[in-house]
Amino acid sequence: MAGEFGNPEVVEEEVDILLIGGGMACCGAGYEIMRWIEAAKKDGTDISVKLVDKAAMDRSGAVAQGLSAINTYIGEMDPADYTRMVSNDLMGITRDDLAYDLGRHVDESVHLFEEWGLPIWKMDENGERHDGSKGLTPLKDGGKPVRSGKWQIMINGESYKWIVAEAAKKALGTENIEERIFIVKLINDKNDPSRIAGAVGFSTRENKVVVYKFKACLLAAGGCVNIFRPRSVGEGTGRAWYPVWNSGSTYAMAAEAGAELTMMENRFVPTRFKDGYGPVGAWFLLFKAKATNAFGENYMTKNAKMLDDYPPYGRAAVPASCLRNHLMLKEMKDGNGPIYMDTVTALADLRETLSPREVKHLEAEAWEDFLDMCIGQCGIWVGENIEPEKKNSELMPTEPYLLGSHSGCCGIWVSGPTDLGAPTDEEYSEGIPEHLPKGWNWGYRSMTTVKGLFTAGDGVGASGHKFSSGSHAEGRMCAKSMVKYVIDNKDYKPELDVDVDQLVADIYQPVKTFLEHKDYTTAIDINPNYITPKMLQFRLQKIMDEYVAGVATYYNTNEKMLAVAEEKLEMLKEDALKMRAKDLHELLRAWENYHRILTAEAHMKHIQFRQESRYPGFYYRTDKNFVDEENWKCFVNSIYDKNTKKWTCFKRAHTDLVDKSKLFK
Ligand code: SFD
Ligand code: AMP
Repeated sequence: MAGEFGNPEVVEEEVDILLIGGGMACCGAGYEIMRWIEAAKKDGTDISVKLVDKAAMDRSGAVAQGLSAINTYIGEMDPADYTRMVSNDLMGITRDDLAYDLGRHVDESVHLFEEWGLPIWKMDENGERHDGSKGLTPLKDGGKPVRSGKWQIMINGESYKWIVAEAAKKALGTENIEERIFIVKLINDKNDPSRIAGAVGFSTRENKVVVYKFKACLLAAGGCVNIFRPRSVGEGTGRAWYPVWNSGSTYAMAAEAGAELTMMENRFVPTRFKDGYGPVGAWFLLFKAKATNAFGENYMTKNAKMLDDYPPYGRAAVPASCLRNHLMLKEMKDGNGPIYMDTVTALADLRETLSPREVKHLEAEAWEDFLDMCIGQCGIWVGENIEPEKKNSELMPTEPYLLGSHSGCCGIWVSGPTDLGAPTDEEYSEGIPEHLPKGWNWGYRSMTTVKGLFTAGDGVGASGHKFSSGSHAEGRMCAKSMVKYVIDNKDYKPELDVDVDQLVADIYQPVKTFLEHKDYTTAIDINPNYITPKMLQFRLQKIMDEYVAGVATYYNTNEKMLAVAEEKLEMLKEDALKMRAKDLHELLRAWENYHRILTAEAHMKHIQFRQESRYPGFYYRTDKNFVDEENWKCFVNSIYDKNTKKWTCFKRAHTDLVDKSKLFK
């Protein structure tokens, strides 16, 4: 029986494993898990699984619009080199165990994508490039991909997410998938607060609250967009680089469940084609384009000396993404903008070296790159009469986003692989020398510090540059370790530490607030008794933008500004309790904001704790405007206490497992 608005139906279910999210990581897990479940069945253990996504899997998450490159494919490369690249791009503080583990597994996911029908560009025996559909040898049989950069390969990927979701759906069975379910909270076990026992959410289509009990859960609900005031305003509002689905649910729910977070000070400020947020990778890497200031000067060479301020990272052959921004921002601050992608020269140069067929193909790709993954940018080219071979396009650094799988590394602290990670207790007792700080492995790959709670993709901190393929691969790794965990905990009976009636009342509170007060005024949005989720979001964005290093201050902040932000966020949290929901869509918006605020708070607290500016070009602490290798080449981790609502930040030692000296000139 479906409920009514204000009086929802309550559905309680018990499964062994719940997958939260329907993006690359959960699709990977959904595909992989069935084979381990089958194996467990043969050994006499039945394991049930369910996947819930707030949206529709075919087009949800970061890959919704499609992609035109797979940014992580190791192929002929060495996973140790990949580990070095990840570390360098993230200014030295990443988990080598996680990156290496990903590097040695990721290709298998890419081979599966190709088998499922994803067209992957190939190079023929004469070295000519072809679209993937030309019947050339598959990658797994030795086919040669077209590398745009050292790690990236080109695809015809408009339908990438459809293809990957289809495989997951087929494996899981549609009866084990529920779409349009927004998960609001994880619930700890009544008898063991360090264990996870359930989750609660609601349907965005029906008046229904769902309560799940489980033994293990994969929380892979992406990163976080829209905590900072976006550059898009007015008719452009809503357009952002990062997918609108991902509202910090992963970080906020994990934190509330007591999981240790890591590197939440890190953020990603992508340089994108202005206004449409179109990708730049293909231009820089495949087309070998250069970016310039308004006067045609290449700022990477003009400002190269600025890199000397950041040893050893400034000496790397490819400077980190944040440092590239740092050199560009100098031009903007000096009044030498706009910044341009020199598409005209790049395309002219390609004509010099390529065959006419390949030139035609690449000129079409200039458009297809956007059509595959960011259609809005084509709209801008058309609207502004831009033909890339004739007119250059503006570039702009965007508002900050929080994520752990692209060129960022915030997220949750997880257990690493056993063979690369810390020695086990038995090994310790046997006197095997410590080759890693103890604490990087506690049994199950990708399990957080909360028992039974796993994460992948954007959820895993301190290991960026996984991208779409790596997130899928990491989801598959989780599937295997979750099944093992469930088998090892066969007799565990989950019991929730909160009363179901209380959960339902909490989740539908914004609806109750609306129904109670809606007749107090004649204009639905104007009411002293409530605030709309949209207005609350504006407030959050303004605070973050102006005090926590958003675009308003050229990504600058300092201790005093952070203190103001802290106070204002406290007040915002008080007002958040008064959010209204006039329909189910607003209820979704209300809870997204709740997740955003906690994520924003974690970001602010971590920046406050780290007494340096580790990511120049992404953010600057103007009062600590340097990288301090001696004192701060360490992880900053934090734990949130859901009862006291307090964050505790602390340092964890960093160790390089792979020699990094090769990186620096
Ligand atoms: O152009 C809830 N990425 C790229 N990767 C590549 O390999 N090549 C590219 O070309 C890429 N480019 C790119 C990329 C990302 C973005 C944002 C853009 C462009 C604009 C990176 C990958 O896309 C990324 O690494 C993976 O998608 C990460 O996977 P995952 O699973 O961690 O996140 P997801 O796919 O976004 O999925 C999240 C899911 O969670 C759901 N969800 N469900 C229930 N309850 C809640 N509370 C939920 N909150 C969220 C979402 O609906 C979604 O299903 S380029 O820059 O280089
Ligand atoms: P993007 O389109 O910026 O998301 O980038 C796609 C891929 O290209 C990612 O792996 C980036 O790290 C990489 N990339 C983008 N720009 C550059 C650059 N200027 N130099 C080196 N790598 C880049």
